[in-house]
Amino acid sequence: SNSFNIDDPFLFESELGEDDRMIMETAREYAQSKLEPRALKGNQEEYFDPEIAKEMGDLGLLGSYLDPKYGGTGASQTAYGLIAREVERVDSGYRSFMSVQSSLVMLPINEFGTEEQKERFLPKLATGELIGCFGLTEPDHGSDPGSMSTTAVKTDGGWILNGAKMWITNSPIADVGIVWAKAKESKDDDGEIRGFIVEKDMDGYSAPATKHKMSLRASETGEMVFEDVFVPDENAFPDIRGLKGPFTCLNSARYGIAWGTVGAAEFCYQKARQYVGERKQFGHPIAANQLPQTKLANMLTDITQMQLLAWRLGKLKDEGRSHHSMVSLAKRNNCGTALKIARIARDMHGANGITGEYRVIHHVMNLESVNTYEGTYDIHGLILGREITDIQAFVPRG
Ligand code: TGC
Ligand code: FAD
Repeated sequence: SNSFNIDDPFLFESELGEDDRMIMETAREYAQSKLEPRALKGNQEEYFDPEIAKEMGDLGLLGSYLDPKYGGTGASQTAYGLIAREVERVDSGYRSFMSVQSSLVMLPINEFGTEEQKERFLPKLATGELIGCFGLTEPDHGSDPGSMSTTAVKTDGGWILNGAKMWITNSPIADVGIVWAKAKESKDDDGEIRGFIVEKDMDGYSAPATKHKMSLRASETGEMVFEDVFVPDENAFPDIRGLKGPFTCLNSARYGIAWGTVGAAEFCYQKARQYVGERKQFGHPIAANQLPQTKLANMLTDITQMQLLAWRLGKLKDEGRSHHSMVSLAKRNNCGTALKIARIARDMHGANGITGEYRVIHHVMNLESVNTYEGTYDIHGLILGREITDIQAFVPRG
């Protein structure tokens, strides 16, 4: 007879193909055995262990969907999402590392790079021998990256970069950085956005760490500072121009986040369910009361929607039928919903909910960043609003 699965009520995992399921199981086993034991220390001490890069590389979890010729495994988009879900079940910071390496560094080199750039960087990024970062956001330009002020001015044999990027995941530990700058053929030229591959030992380049974050503490974040940095022509992407370059990368990373947040929300719900089942007050398990029961019912209903949205989007991506506004819808819904679930799960743990040992509060804190980066909750609302009405509301009129 049919039964009701309290972790996967609409049985989406039963729809997964054999290859996707195997990748999910590999990622789950890795995340639970190798990442989970490091997460508390990572959060307490603001520490990302760079060995994680090599471990993920060994298992084929970096740039998984890329061509095996360059170190990928040719896995599906669904499999990429399932990896994000397992890694973020432990910590959004570890998923951030994986997202940046795969979607924001390997993907643009694969899509926009020359054959030489692909051969030089992709295999080593796939094994985790090299760590990458992605610089779009600047101190004065976050939601509106099109107004960026970092410049690349043409010179003999290359480009001179000046400016600064801020809030850059992995930057302090990165060997290579994809940086987006206004490229000018001459000083008076307005410039068009182009992408460059910066290497850590280039003169004039530095990447200081951003300390004292209260969120995403198991992930390194920093700046990218350019003071007359010479980047040779062979490190420039030859053809891609405008925001389409960075947005192509963001579409992929945002999709991964839509899946990753499913893992974080599932973790918080399962922890809350276990806690109220075991903890007694007034002589009864807390789970025997109506309020905790409907909180769990609401969480499971929300998680079911998140699971089905991520799974369906993956399928549409695998079939080549996705649109970037679908990604905005899923990223926005799943981040906002995961954050809501994490906060309620924290409350249901009472005082224990604030301790690192129960590992719910760090999901609350992490999801605050996840709801902000890669386009905030409200920015994705405005992207959808423009799609629905055909009127942009980013810039006030009148
Ligand atoms: P807009 O006029 O909308 O677009 C300019 C051109 O880009 C095209 N486009 C897209 N193409 C592909 N995919 C998308 N998602 C696209 N969105 C827009 C568009 O068609 C147009 O092309 P063309 O040929 O007509 O010129 O540009 P806008 O300046 O009005 O953009 C506004 C807005 C809000 C949509 C955009 O700027 C935005 O998305 N802002 C959010 C910024 C953001 O997401 N930053 C992320 C930084 S990276 C990061 O956070 C990494 S964290 C990673 C981790 O640790 O996990
Ligand atoms: P702002 O754009 O200043 O927005 C502030 C508030 O105003 C938000 O609530 C926003 O929704 C709202 N707002 C802005 N414009 C409008 C509008 N027109 N209408 C209505 N409301 C509006 N960036 C990278 O490039 N690479 C990275 O690797 C990276 N990693 C990150 C890691 C972390 C931990 C964090 C926190 C951020 C990271 N970011 C990265 C930056 C991130 O993408 C930006 O923080 C984000 O895009 C928002 O920009 P902002 O912080 O400048 O906020």
